[in-house]
Amino acid sequence: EKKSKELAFEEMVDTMREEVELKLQRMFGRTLKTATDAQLYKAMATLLRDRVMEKWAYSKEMEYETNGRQMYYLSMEFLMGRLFGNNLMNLGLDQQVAQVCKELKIDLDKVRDSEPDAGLGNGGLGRLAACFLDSLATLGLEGHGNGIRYEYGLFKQKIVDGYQVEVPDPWLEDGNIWEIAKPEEPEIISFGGTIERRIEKGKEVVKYCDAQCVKAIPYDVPVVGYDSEVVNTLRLWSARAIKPMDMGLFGQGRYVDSVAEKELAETITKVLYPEDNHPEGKSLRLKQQYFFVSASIQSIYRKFKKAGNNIFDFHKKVAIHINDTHPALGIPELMRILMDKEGLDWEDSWRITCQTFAYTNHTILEEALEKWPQELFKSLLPRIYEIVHEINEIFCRDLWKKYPGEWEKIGSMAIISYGTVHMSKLAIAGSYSVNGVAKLHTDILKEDVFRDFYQACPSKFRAITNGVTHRRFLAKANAELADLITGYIGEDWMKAPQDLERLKTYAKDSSFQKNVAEIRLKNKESLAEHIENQYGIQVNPESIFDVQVKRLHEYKRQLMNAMHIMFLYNKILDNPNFPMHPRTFIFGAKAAPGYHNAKMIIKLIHSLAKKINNDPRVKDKIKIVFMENYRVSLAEKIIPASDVSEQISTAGKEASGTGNMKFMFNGALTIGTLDGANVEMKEAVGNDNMYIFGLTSEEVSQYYREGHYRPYEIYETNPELRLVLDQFVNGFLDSEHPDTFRGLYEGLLYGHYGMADPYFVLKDFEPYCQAHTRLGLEYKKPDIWWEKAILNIAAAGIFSSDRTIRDYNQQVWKLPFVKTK
Ligand code: DL6
Repeated sequence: EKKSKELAFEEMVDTMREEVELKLQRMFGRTLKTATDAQLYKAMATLLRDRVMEKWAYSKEMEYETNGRQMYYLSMEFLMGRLFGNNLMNLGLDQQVAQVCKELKIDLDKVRDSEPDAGLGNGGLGRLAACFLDSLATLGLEGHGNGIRYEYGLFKQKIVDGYQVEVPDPWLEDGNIWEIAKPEEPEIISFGGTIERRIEKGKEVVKYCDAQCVKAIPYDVPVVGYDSEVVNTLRLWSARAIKPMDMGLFGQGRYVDSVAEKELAETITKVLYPEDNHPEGKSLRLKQQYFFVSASIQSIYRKFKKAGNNIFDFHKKVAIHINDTHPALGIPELMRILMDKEGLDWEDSWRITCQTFAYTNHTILEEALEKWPQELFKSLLPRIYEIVHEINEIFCRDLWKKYPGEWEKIGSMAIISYGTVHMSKLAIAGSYSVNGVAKLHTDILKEDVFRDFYQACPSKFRAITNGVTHRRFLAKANAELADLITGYIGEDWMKAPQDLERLKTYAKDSSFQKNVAEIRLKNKESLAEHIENQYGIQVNPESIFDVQVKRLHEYKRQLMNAMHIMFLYNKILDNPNFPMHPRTFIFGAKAAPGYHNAKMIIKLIHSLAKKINNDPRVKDKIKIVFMENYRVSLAEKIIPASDVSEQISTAGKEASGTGNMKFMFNGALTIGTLDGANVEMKEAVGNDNMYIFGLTSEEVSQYYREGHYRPYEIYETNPELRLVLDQFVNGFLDSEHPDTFRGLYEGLLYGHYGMADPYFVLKDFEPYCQAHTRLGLEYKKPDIWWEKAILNIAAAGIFSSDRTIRDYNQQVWKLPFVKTK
């Protein structure tokens, strides 16, 4: 068997070697000697795509023949990153392609780097959707994504003089190998206009008059699973004008006016809103939401009908999952189709709809719970508004029966109140399942944010803890570690991540520890090289790589991390022999363009880096690196090289976190609060194998309730903290502009409009510094450190999105596993 495997391998290498050369000639008229990296990428990716297409064709045929239950995951964001390397791995061709490149002297890393990241998301929510697609296909479940084909993904971040500057990301400019345009399958989306009712053949018929119509064109991306026959579809919608140009206006010489309609239509899918956990109530965003939701539901309905199904079986054949409330308009949209197109009555339509939708909540932050002004909603989506209005009427009437006389309670649960449409309430009312993304987060939903809804219908609510694809973030990103693991426990963990538990046996094994440590060092060396090339900063690979990479938000407390660095710096200035192992603090974070404080924290980190990195007194004990333009492909470089994972949000604020899991799979040790999924990570790996500190979410909410938090008192009583805070405003960071950081300082001590230090940075500062001291001491004992690192990898299995998807499937979707022929 081994022999025949080797032969097959060699045959594949021979075939592919020839194919690469031929493809280069046929696509670009180039040879290996004259092709650019970008041309090589396109030629190789096209070859790979041919293989994907074959599988896709069979998978689609199987899907068509079985006509089984399907799930559609509706999400405004799919943060896919790059597909080439992932598809290679999933098709089991990575070794062969590496061999081809070796033989043809092609630099595979450069080829990979030629692929732009598909940055169609802000952060955790979008990346989660991408991880789910990988796990669905791998597990053999028919679950497809539906989203928006933004022409511009999340902005590229440039740093100029320490400040973030946003630059557009025209990721489609050079084409996208992975998508197949289907202009022949458009859907028509209507906005505005008025609604008229007529009686036709004794039945009331709803007509939309004077609506503005836009075409939605699907672009399908095949989603390949690892070692799986199932290839699902990510369908991304792009807006087009119905009339590309008005020839009448053009004839009159009004050239700009003649294409105005086209421009207007196409702005809908032009750009992704760069807001994480803070959506703004802009009318274009509402348009985007309805545009992709209406296109998705219409095409799901069309496919369902084409298969000859009975409409009363819709919810048996179709599950629709909404990723946060952004696609919640799907609920009234399905009602519209069932009533206005299919002619069902309200009761049947509502029953089918409520059994079709399931909703995941991803945040408890008040500012992130979506609401729309009623008037805007009504004028942009008049028919949808009518339906939502009716849903609300019936919903409130039912509540009245349940809670007679309890006006306040009913008012607080109403979908439309005080001129506002509340999307989370609509999502709960219209779904058969509502889930939070970690246990703690779900408890907060049940006990606080959605308490009344939970009490009214407890069986709807559940916790399903997030996960990440360990294949991309461990096997692909850290291939050497993956090979080492496979060498010890076999390869089954790739599809059965709980098998990683078997590494526990080797946690104390000195040769395993040594191998893990050597791989980490190699990864750190290559990151150090990247840092030197990019930023000219020399970092010591033997130092502790202490990493916080995630979106910049005050609740995530990058500011506390920066303050701890200032604290260490002061210690070194005070005592040149201050005992500490050298540390490299690495940050990566994009701030929403309009989020002033977040941007000032980025500036603060840069000011610190400038001061500390160049101070000879520090003797290289501290280095600070801010990695520009953090994105999926950069995460894959940074995480395998990290010793310490910073997960330090204010307890209760981070719904789950998923970066925490990516680090755990790679054996970094977490310093973190009892927030989000950190709580479950602690349960899985044990308190001794993480550095937990700070307020609990209970304590945080008690402070909020009772209003007795006094950060100024902490400032007065902790001289080391006071020194750090004073350095914000005494010219220490920037003597020419001493007031640059006054806003941050005042926010912590006095508050601007609301409370001072609302994220409890001052309160948690000392325990955070102490946890760092513990961590620093343990790093110096390699046998202890590496045992902990290995125990983390061994316990990470449950944080694979494979487990998450199994949970969703068992509790919510109930899809059959596809039996491959
Ligand atoms: O569930 C994915 C991810 C969580 O891991 C993060 O903790 C959470 O902050 C994030 N939530 C959002 C909410 N955005 N909106 N709306 O991105 O979801």
